[in-house]
Amino acid sequence: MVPTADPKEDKVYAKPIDQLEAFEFNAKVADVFENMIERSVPGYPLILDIIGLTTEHFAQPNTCCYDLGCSLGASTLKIRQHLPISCLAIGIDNSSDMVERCRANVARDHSQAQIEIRQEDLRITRIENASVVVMNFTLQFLPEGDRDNVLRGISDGLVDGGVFLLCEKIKFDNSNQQALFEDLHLSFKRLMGYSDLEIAQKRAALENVLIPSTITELNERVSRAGFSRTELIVQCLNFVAILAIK
Ligand code: GEK
Repeated sequence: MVPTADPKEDKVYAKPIDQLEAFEFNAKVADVFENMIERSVPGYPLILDIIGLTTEHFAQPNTCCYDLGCSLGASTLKIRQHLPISCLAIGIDNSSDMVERCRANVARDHSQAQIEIRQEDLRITRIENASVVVMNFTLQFLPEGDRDNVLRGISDGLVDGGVFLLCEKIKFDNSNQQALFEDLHLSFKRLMGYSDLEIAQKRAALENVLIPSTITELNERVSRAGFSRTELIVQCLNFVAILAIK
């Protein structure tokens, strides 16, 4: 976990909001983000552990390991903590509110590999000499038309034997399946203590901001980008981690 000073409880959507605005990664969200993502994404702590062990397995000495959409640095620090000392961990996020808090979290981590946190739109990030690239629930926030280019850049920037770990919320073509997984996810959020008002307002705010894909679409996108093999390594309700090997 990120060594945050004091994770605060997410109350962003707890009160009725008259003029609901589209979801943004602003200061209000960044302040409570650790609590928000843990209570919204089933399997999030497990996925962080999988990021750590994937890094340990695939990171190659003297390479870079990227975390695209690093938020507060939970995934970036998992990467850093499992890297050979000669590697560089690079976290990228375009939200200044996230980057500021991420840098403070990084300052509290004392693992040895070098790390840099950049405030940058990942669509312009040049991936170079990479052995591991992680996108932990970030591709889903990019305009669909930009996604293929980003994945192509990742594939091109990986060294031989390098891997890309893609974690996403998924949707289903089959309406019965879609309804089942949505219901189960709703129950998960209630179990995590969110009220029906919070769930409804957050869902409305995320409409057209978080655009999920089906597993088939993700696999096709990854293959088009030049990866030779993809494996579904985690599925927890409607959230998955796909390991793509160059
Ligand atoms: C974690 N990986 O805790 N360029 C850079 N960053 C972006 C862009 C972009 N174009 N679009 C969105 N982001 C983290 C969680 S959250 C996932 C990642 C979620 C950033 C955005 O600012 C946010 O911090 C992050 O991607 C997505 O393991 O909220 O479900």
